[in-house]
Amino acid sequence: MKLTFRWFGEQDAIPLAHIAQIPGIGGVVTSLMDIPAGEVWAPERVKAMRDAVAGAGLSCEVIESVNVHESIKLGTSDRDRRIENYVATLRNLHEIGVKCVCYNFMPVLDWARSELYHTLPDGSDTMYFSREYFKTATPSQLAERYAEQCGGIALPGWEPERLRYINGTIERYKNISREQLRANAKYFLDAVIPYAERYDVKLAVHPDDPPFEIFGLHRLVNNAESIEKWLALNNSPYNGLTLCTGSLGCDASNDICEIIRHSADRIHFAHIRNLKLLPNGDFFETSHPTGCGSLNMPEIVRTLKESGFDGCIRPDHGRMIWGESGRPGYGLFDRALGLAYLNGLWEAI
Ligand SMILES: [Mn+2]
Repeated sequence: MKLTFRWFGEQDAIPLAHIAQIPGIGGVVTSLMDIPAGEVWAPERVKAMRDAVAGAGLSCEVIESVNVHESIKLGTSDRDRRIENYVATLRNLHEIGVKCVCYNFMPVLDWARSELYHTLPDGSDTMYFSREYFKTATPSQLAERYAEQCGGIALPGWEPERLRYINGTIERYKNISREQLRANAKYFLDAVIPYAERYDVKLAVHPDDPPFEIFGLHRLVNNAESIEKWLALNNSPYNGLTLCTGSLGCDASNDICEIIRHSADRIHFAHIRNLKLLPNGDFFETSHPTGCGSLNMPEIVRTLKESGFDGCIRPDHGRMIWGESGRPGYGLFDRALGLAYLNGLWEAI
């Protein structure tokens, strides 16, 4: 097991030198956010990324994310070219020693919250999801809200090139059934997995966030049953899962430890964070320890450890504390506390 920390590349306000000072850190999880989905990550770019990370004494074994182009998810005529580019990116990542690629197969949007800076009683800020808000909000209203709150910081999953076409893209998904979307996922996996095997780069799909439909968009990876179906689309061990306790945990009916036990040999990467689930289904992101939220963290870590997990783990969204500002969910302080907590849990177990 290796503890890692998400780093958004040179544009990240948090320098690698600070990440390298977190006790227990082994590496970073990063990506080239400026390259649009569906384009090849050129060898010189990935090598420069690897060199920057190695220069701080850290490894870069997991990439998060290589985004899947909408034409692949929609199954349009352009998809074969986009899949070829995806394979070329996997090859180039293999060349720099990457072992795992995290990605998602969510239509249009990577994640969504109603508030990016919700102030908690202790004065810290966190992200909040209101079920009520999503009953009436439109995607463009949400995008405008993020733009206002974020002051120019690029949010992964809400890239400008994606937002320009957001309403039109959502419209196109209205003609696609969940089964058709799953068939498009199989087409993608069957095309890419043989190369993932050849290059020894494991694919680890991230669960849908939130794990229920918003804006009428289908979900394919949101509970034990759908995860099993996803893994059965292609039975190679290279078709695996990113265990994200925060995403799966937003649905109280998800038994995370059961999911770990059931899919242990296919979990290649893990985001371990806590959240507070409210009786009305709203939730907000808390600091990582068990007492701060709704998830039993030692139980999750124990189950993962006992399942033989040997991949990378990272803390996930944290609160903004101690006056820190910046990318919501991705400050240094609370996530560093989360990493230290996970390290302690792992050691104790
Ligand atoms: Mn996650």
